Amino acid sequence: MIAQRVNVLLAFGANLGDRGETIAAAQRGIAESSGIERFEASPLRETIALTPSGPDPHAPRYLNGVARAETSLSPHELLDLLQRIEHEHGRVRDVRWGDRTLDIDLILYGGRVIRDERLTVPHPRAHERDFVLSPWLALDPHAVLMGHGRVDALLAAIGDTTRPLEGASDASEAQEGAHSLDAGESAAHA
Ligand code: A4P
Ligand code: MG
Repeated sequence: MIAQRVNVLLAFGANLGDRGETIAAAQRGIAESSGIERFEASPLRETIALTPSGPDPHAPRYLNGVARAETSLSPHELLDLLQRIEHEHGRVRDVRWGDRTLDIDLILYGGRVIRDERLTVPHPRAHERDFVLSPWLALDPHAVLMGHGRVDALLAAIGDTTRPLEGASDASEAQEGAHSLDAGESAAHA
């Protein structure tokens, strides 16, 4: 039996350590995982840290990006995978919205609405975050955020304070445009 595949959107953030290398390694790990197909990552953006008291220009800057993929994993299996990868990259959960080596959020899981003790999907804050909307728009100019509408309009409404990655020609941190990390198999995706 062929498991049904669902389109998902993931968001990545890091503001400690070698941010670009951490995100790239995490994305490779996810792309190569069983149950993940057609993984495609956005370019990364430099962003100002958003803290519980607002944007903090003095906190270490984040790199943020998003990726889309297809998955045969259930939402909770996917969250388990994302949290395992966060853990492998040294993520320690202490202060909410605190500095972190890696944060991976599940923004969309197909058209599903999920609200339980482990998951809220669509992600409840994605629509007000330029560090999610801006890389998403670069990946998909026609993107729509379920429940909130077109991503280009949402981003225009809040304004985009994100910046392209400095030294974007440097291959270690830079990603020129969207890139596919598909692990191999490319079954029928009509
Ligand atoms: N959880 C519920 N729904 C989800 C979901 N859709 N995706 C639960 C992922 N996890 C979800 O997350 C806490 C719990 O949320 C998890 O155990 C999971 O079961 P966490 O990653 O441990 O904590 P957190 O990330 O500190 O909290 P939170 O509220 O998820 O924060 P956000 O919304 O992820 O924001 N500034 C910039 N510039 N860039 C950033 O990426 N990120 C944050 C964190 C703050 N400021 C930022 C950035
Ligand atoms: Mg999180």
